[in-house]
Amino acid sequence: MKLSLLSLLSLLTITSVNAHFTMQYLWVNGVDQGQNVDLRVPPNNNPVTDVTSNDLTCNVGGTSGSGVSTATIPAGATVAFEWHQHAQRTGEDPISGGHKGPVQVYIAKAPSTAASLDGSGAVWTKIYSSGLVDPSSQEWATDVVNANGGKHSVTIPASLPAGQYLLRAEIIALHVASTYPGAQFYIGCAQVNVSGGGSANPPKIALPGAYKPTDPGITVNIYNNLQSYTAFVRTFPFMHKELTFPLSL
Ligand SMILES: *[C@@H]1O[C@H](CO)[C@@H](O)[C@H](O)[C@H]1NC(C)=O
Ligand SMILES: [Cu+2]
Repeated sequence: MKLSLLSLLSLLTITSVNAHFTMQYLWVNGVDQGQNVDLRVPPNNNPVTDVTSNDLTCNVGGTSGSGVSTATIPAGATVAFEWHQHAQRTGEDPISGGHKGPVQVYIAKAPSTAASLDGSGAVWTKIYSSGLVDPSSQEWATDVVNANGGKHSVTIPASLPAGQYLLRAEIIALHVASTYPGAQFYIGCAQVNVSGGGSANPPKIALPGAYKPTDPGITVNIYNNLQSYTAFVRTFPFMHKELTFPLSL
């Protein structure tokens, strides 16, 4: 009896560590757009672990938005992304408490429609990043997302030009990241049409391209009383530059 309880417990632990999730809802200025609406939906909730794979752009099958609708949003809008392990909003941790790591948001402008943008090349600007929120309690951005029903939000810089964009939110789970491949990238891309706006032309990076397997933010043991965490952005070859948030463009 004791043995079977123990094995049940270890099974449950393994299940929670292996639990995965997807982006399922886009919110625009507090309005839920509906499940999987305006989103490029991957075939399953598995993470991407190869930082050189084209799946790192917008998840598996995410290079085309054909058949995906595009949300019209005003410049300066606050958008939120909501993630879940399965197609349900209750009954489990939204993204599973065992998943610890940073939460980031990138944006890429489409020359024409968001649906036709494949996201390749240096087209992405990071507009949000949250990592190790509180070193003393080892609270991560993922803990905040779990406590917030699977949601995190960002303000789209009002200075970005009007037009169509891909918004790419990324949650990097680092619970098994001490060797590579290990870091788990959960990626969701939303299609938006920004009205209004300004004329900012911010620095851009490529995804894949910005992350390297040897990055200290990608191959990292987070269970060693980590005191700080930085997810690097490369703006030039061989050079690191971390932007300051909120981003002023
Ligand atoms: C994008 O928004 C602009 C401004 O509201 C609108 O004129 C245009 O028709 C929209 N484009 C699409 C494809 O929805
Ligand atoms: Cu998982």
